[in-house]
Amino acid sequence: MYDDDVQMAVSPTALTISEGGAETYKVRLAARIGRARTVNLSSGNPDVTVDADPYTAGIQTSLTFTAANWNTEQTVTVTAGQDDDADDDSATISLTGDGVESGSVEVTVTDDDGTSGFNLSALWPEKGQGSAEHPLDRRRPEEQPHRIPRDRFVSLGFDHRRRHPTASA
Ligand SMILES: [Ca+2]
Ligand SMILES: [Ca+2]
Ligand SMILES: [Ca+2]
Repeated sequence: MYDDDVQMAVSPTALTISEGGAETYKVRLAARIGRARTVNLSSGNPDVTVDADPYTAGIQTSLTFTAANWNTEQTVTVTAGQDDDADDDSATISLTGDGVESGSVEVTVTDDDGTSGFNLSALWPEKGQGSAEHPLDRRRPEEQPHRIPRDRFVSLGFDHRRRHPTASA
């Protein structure tokens, strides 16, 4: 490190975001500067995007600090996009720039999709109309917790007086 590298104050340095949601963190420089510094933001995960300027449309990925605003906090918005799996995700946002000591923010994304497996509620049609299909169980019969005799038909019905689908064999 060179003497003229200035530290950043980043707060917080860890974020937990619900999938589809957004959180923010703040950045300022820790010491007075002469020449301006540009801090570049990058996320290691394409589903986690960073926007350094909420007032300008689109995504901006750099912050500029000058002798006049070095100690004014700038807000970075981190957005967690939807993905098709049910696993929590993580990303490391790195803050780098010429003349600044690097920083980072650790992001954990809490996935909002259900866990895998057969879920009766997935069969419930919205507003009591239409129909929905869901594979009963892709595991081998001997691994299924509730085996259905192969020689019997199974019907799944919706009784609007009850809150949950009913199954009968
Ligand atoms: Ca923007
Ligand atoms: Ca997901
Ligand atoms: Ca995920």
